[in-house]
Amino acid sequence: MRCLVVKNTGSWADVLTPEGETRSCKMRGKLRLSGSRSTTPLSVGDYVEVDEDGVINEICERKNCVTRRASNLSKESQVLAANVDYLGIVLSIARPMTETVFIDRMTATAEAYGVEPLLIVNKTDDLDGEERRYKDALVGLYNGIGYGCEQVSALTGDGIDALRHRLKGKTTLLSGHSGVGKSTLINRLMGREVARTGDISNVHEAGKHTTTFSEMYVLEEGGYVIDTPGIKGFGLVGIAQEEVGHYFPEIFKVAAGCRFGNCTHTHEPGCAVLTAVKKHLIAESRYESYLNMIQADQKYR
Ligand SMILES: Nc1nc2c(ncn2[C@@H]2O[C@H](COP(=O)(O)OP(=O)(O)OP(=O)(O)O)[C@@H](O)[C@H]2O)c(=O)[nH]1
Ligand SMILES: [Mg+2]
Ligand SMILES: [Zn+2]
Repeated sequence: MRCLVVKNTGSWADVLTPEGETRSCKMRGKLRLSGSRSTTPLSVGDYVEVDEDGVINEICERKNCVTRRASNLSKESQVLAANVDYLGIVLSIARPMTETVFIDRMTATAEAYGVEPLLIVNKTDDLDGEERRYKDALVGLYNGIGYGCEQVSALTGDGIDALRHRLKGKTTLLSGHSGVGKSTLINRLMGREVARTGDISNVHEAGKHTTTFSEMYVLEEGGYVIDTPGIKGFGLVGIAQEEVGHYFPEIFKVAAGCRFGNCTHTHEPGCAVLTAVKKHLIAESRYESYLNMIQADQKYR
């Protein structure tokens, strides 16, 4: 029987049967990915084969999987979720504010994993005039690149129907800074209190790596939302320096016109990206994030 893993606590996993029932299953030793010889840890979002005794025997082939480094300097990685359609980047414009460099790290990471980034601007109820203008400019910028943006208030419910519609039938991994309202948003989408909100839940986690398990919520109208408490600091697996530009679609497109094939778009003569930045065809904030990522990446080499 093919089931979907919605919760994984290490030795047990909660799965959703084809009939839509939740069952607790044990795993048979180390699990293999179907068609592969290597063993891999089970993850939320995995499809698995469960036998008559309710034991998980095999992990079905994955469309993709999102991992992160166990810690910033570690090479070990932890699977956060498998078979993800959207990386939902939840952000607020103010209280707390989300820097574009953070958004861009997330969009680039999503691109690297083969997951579509989706910006979810929350707390639209809590903006003054200037913040509202900034929000509109931000949405314009990311729409221009081709990324979807949903504007919501998890508090008032504004924009939630449109978001629900977008998430229908998809698997969405939520990420974003602490306090932007991920848990509140999940509760709003679910129509009941399933996730803990407020600042208390994360006090002891601040700045530290804690082992946390992702949890998947089943949306009534179809689709799944995954909350990963530990993801907010984001130590996702690094992208090689020379590949960073591939994951900024507007930079990648323009880079085809650079004189040198190995152009880093920092100082080279005949660099089409530098020209596009000067002409404001590529947003300065995006270019700065690109620079930040190729520099930051050197730390891991
Ligand atoms: N004004 C306003 N406040 C919100 C909204 N959504 C969430 N909040 C508030 O923001 C605070 C943080 O919300 P949470 O849902 O706990 O944030 P989180 O992203 O889950 O935070 P972590 O679990 O620490 O990562 C709470 O006090 C919420 O009531 C919103 O749409 N508008
Ligand atoms: Mg939370
Ligand atoms: Zn260049």
